Amino acid sequence: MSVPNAQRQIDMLTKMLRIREFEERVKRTFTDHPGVIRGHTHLADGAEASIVGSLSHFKKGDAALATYRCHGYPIALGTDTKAMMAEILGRVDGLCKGLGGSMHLTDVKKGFLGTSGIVGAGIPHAAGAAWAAQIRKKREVVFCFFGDGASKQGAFAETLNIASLWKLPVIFVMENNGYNVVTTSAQEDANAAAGQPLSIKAKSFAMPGVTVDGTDPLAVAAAVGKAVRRARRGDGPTLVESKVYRLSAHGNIIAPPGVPLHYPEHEAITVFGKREEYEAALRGDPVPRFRGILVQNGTLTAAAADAITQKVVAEMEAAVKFAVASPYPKLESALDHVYA
Ligand SMILES: Cc1ncc(C[n+]2csc(CCOP(=O)(O)OP(=O)(O)O)c2C)c(N)n1
Ligand SMILES: [Mg+2]
Repeated sequence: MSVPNAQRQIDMLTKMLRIREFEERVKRTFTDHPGVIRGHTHLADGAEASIVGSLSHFKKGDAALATYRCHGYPIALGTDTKAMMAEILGRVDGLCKGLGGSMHLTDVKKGFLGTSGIVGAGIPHAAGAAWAAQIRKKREVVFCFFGDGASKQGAFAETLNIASLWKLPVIFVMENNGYNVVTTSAQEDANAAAGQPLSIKAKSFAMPGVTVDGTDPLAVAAAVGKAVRRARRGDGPTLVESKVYRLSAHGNIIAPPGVPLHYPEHEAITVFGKREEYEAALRGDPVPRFRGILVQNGTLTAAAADAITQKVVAEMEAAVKFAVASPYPKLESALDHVYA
């Protein structure tokens, strides 16, 4: 395993910070300015290391697909954060002209093929994109991100089966944050996911399966790197279970009329009362932890890390300003991109 050099590690930290600060502003806009963001948003706080470590292997021509918890991936791929924020606010300068919103971010030029609110929907789409890549014979691969809950869907089993049989170049990255809204994936839970660790499901489809600490970007990069090399060689898919945290609620809550909209704390507190679990997750927060490691081992100074953070904050403040100033799309444009 080759460890990314110092500059690449700093780039990884920068991307993790960009994801965190972008989403922090989504959260604040939602809570402090009710009505400015319509519909749901789902944050990836706690999964930044998994996103950035996985996509550190992304090359031009590759593709990625994800779920509704989708702000981090395009940021890691270099999508313009102004267009992303405008999309989330439903404005005409958004990535999808304001018609998609938070759950439907798409940037085909950057290889981010799309997202969906339907749990598991991206998994077969990824196989289709990988089949196209196989036909093109350019050693391109597809990164397919989904949750632990999605692994309970039929589409997961069907896709892993065909992907293995056809040796499709897919890296299935299951981001296991332990929750499916409020249901858990722990074995002792009545609504559990059978078979632990969840990566053992790979065995029945005759592909490698590995579980990795998804809060460590270097560990994720090492595991996904191996899977990417296998896929580029033409040897087929791998299932990587990346264990992450969900540091805020499943999504925002649309409150009844008259009640302020809010982002509740983690449901583990509000629903299950597992405050200890939440506090442990906060102690393992991948963003400050990776920053701390890089400063401690001398990869960058604390002052340099602060300077990166300030630059990132300025970028994200500018993204909000841009989005707020952008107009809403015209009503007549609502059906412009509907093909059925
Ligand atoms: C097909 C389908 N079934 C149910 C839902 C309702 N739903 C939305 S998110 C979710 C939980 C998904 O959990 P997981 O796959 O672990 O993703 P996470 O939200 O934890 O990232 C469910 C059941 C849905 N959107 N689509
Ligand atoms: Mg989950």
